[in-house]
Formats: sequence, structure tokens, C-alpha cells
Amino acid sequence: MAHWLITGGAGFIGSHLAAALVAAGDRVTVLDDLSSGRRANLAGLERLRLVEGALSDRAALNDLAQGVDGVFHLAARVSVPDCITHWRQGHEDNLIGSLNVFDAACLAQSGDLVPVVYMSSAAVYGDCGEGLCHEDMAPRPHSPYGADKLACEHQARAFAVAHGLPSFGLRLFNVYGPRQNAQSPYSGVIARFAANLRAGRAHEIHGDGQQARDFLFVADAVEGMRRAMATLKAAPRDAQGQARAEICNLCTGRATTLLELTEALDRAHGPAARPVLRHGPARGGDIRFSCGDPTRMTALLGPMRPAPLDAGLGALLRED
Ligand code: UD2
Repeated sequence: MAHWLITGGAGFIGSHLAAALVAAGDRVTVLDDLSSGRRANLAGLERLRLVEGALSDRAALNDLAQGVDGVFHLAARVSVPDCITHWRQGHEDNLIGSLNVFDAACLAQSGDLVPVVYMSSAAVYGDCGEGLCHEDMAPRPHSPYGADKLACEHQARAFAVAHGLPSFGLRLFNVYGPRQNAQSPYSGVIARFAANLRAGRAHEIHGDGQQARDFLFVADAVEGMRRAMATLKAAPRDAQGQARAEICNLCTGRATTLLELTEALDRAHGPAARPVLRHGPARGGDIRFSCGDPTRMTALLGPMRPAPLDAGLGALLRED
């Protein structure tokens, strides 16, 4: 039975990952400070231990990483506007916290390598213009959040070279699904719109609604993370014997405009009254088009067949 450490495992994506690993018969330790994660997200999961703590607690992290088969590092301050308001704290959480995780994984290596699968973000790209974002593009983050995620990628590479730490960074596009917080002003658009549908509220559209995103269902994000870990476990070193430090998008490669999203939500919701769309001013700094190129992801992780948006939205509205 494999044993995994998940940082941020009580959060939206982390709790889905924890459930999938437990369902596969594995043992899971979760480290989470419960700042945005919730104990209830992990309720009823067997072979799971939740440790309440922050990434800044290096002693706890080092202790928890001992003896695990790998680390999934998801804990982060995930909101871009929040990281702009709390710039230094975001940097502490997102970059220094990640260094602590890489360090802990290195310390835990005793002959066996302890690979780390960590969450990067589409935010590292900044604005890719009208085309798909692919990994060979020069990243130009617009936010401290994106800058710190990019720095994590560089650090992961340096850890591979200096300390032989195998790692896999996944540049997540817009992940959605059950348990995503809809209450915060920083919540993702799908969580907010799903909550609007349930409450019979109007959707607030920032701008003309023609901005597009690559929406990835949470189960597919989890599948990508598990495949990334399996890839590192199967081959932690490259052909030259160097520890691998892989990076790829985690995306669908399909762009959906906000107006198309509202139509898909209507279809998934059924014949109830269509919500009113209220257009407001465009959000400052909003990216017009954000969609990932899945080519490298497919080469590294195999064909993914992500859930069509209609199916993912149906699952969200049924389960949430
Ligand atoms: C996503 C990530 C963010 C960061 C960024 C990098 C989420 C939730 N956020 O931000 O963490 O990685 O990508 O580029 O995945 N909108 C409305 N009405 C609403 C809410 C949103 O019109 O009530 C618009 C918003 O202005 C934007 C689009 O919907 O054009 C998507 O917004 P978002 O906050 O869900 O995600 P995004 O892509 O800005």
C-alpha cells in the first residue's frame, strides 16, 4: 500500500485527490492549515490522517515526509487578487512554502527518491494573446502569484540538479467541480455561477462575456496529478541519470467563452428559468483568452480525454 503526503489536502482540489488515492487503496497524510480547506471535505475517508499545520512549520513537514512514497504539493494562497493585497505573505506561502516542501522531500530521501508533484499555474504565462499557451513560450507572469509559481518551477529544476529531487510541475488552467468555494469574492466563475443558479440570482458578467477560459473538471485534474506521480515513480531520472524536473500544462485545450459557459450551465441545470445576465465593466487586468496546449501533457502523461464541459457541469450541479 503506497503512502502519500498531500499538502493542502483539505482544500477543493486536494480533497478530491485524497479521496481518489484512498479509493485506490492507498494511505494518505494531509497537511493543511485549514485557512481555505475544511475538515468536512475529508469526512469519512479511511486510511487518512489530517495534520493541521502550515508549510512554514518545517519540523512538522520534515517529519511528515519521512517514509512516504511521494508528495503532492497543493497548499498555496490561491487567489491572484489576494496575493496582490498580501504580496509578501503570498510570497511566503507560495514560494518559501514550496521550498520547504522540496527540502522536506530531499531530507526524506534514503536511497529511495521521494518525488514531488506540485501545482504550478496558467498564471505563469501572463497573456498568451489569441493562441494556445504552450510550455516553450517565454513565461511573463502578470501577478505576484504567477511570478511565485514560475519561481517554484525554477527552484524545482535547481533541486533536481543540486539534490537529485524528481519533480513534476503542473500548470493548472481553470479547475472547477464540487466543493469549490463560491462565497469568497475570489471564487472562480463556475462556482459563482452555479451558486447563482441555485439562488435564482443574476450572473454578473465582467465585460462583454467573450473572454474565454480552458475549464478543467476536478476529476481530470486529479487524474493528471496521479499520472504525473506514476510517471516519476516509474522513471525518476532521465536518460543521462539526472533527476527529472518536468513541467507541463494541465488543461483540456478547449476554449469556452463566458457566454457559452452560461448556456452550458442552463443546459446542465434543466428547464428552470434562465438567469438574467448583468454586464458590468471588464475586470482590471483580465486576460481575454486563456487556453492551454495539451501537446506536451499528452506526450508526458498519455491521452487524457477530459470530461466535456456539459458532463462536468452536470456532475457539479448534481453533487454540490
Ligand atoms: C484563473 C485562476 C487564478 C489564476 C489565473 C491565471 C481560478 C478561480 N482562478 O483566474 O487563480 O491562476 O487564472 O490566469 O481558477 N467573471 C465574471 N463574473 C464573475 C466571476 C468571473 O465575469 O462573477 C469572469 C472574470 O472576469 C474572468 C473569467 O470570468 O474573465 C474567469 O474568472 P475566474 O476568476 O474564474 O478565473 P481567472 O481565469 O481570471
